[in-house]
Amino acid sequence: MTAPPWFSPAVIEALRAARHVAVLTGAGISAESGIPTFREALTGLWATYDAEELATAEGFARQPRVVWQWYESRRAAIRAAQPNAGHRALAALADLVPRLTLVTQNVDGLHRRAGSPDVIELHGNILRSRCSREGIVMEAGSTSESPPPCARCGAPLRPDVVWFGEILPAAALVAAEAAAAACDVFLSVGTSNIVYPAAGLPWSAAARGAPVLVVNTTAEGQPRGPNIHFALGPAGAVLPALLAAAWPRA
Ligand code: BV8
Repeated sequence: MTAPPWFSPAVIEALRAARHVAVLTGAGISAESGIPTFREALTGLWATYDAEELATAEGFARQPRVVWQWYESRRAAIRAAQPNAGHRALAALADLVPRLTLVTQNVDGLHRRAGSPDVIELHGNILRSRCSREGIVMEAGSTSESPPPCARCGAPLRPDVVWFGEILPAAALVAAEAAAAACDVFLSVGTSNIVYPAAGLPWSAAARGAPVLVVNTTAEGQPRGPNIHFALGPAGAVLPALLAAAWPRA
């Protein structure tokens, strides 16, 4: 991790002057809460499971108990986890800028637990279940080995998340795209930019000329461009430092 200052003066000035800041977070912001990311070798769920196999409706139809138990194990880890300084910095950011749109790909609910008032969950929330037939959503119940039956129709419940090949919640995606199209600064935090349509959001902001700050432990795999800046380091350290640099007396 390079020592501070991680931030170009242009980014700090743009942040200070911003009327509207948009943020997209990915699994990396929850890594310091002890939740494995998807694609990092060794620790990533992507390496441990064939997530493309498990995080799909086809995978659930083929092996409901395996998929359900994978989600139950992730739910247990998430319930035991705490928001970290990165989540808390983004919650504090809401009070420092006139308008903040916080969009997350994460399904762990940690932004809300950190105090962020409005969170756009593009990929749903693992702590909710829904009927696989009628779509009725409910809080996840007690742990079970296999998908419990829907109390109304008896169909198996499934996690209330967006699987690969499924469309994102329309209102969430429209709000996220509107923020990327209107924001003065875009922060891309802890995401590998692999999964679409979320991965397109920062770059539509950059294409308009809005500065994009990538907060990540690596620049690997991140697109480059004149409006794309990097702050390399763990989000739990970089985001508090960013707020301190932009609002030293806050
Ligand atoms: C869609 C919920 C329209 C479930 C997730 C074929 C058919 C259909 C669609 C496609 C297709 N081929 C491609 C697609 C599109 C597909 C896609 O993008 N696939 C990828 C793999 C290429 N997208 C979809 O399917 C989407 N739907 O397109 O619908 C449609 C419909 C039908 C037919 C055609 C089109 C749905 C996408 C949503 C999938 N669901 N999650 C669950 O969680 O179980 S996605 C999953 O990946 C998670 O939500 C995760 O958040 C997300 C993105 O990953 P990241 O968050 O970026 O995490 P990752 O591990 O990759 O990276 C972590 C980063 O953090 C790294 O950069 C690392 O360096 C960094 N980091 C680590 N530690 C730190 C850190 N940074 C800072 N600090 C640290 N401490």
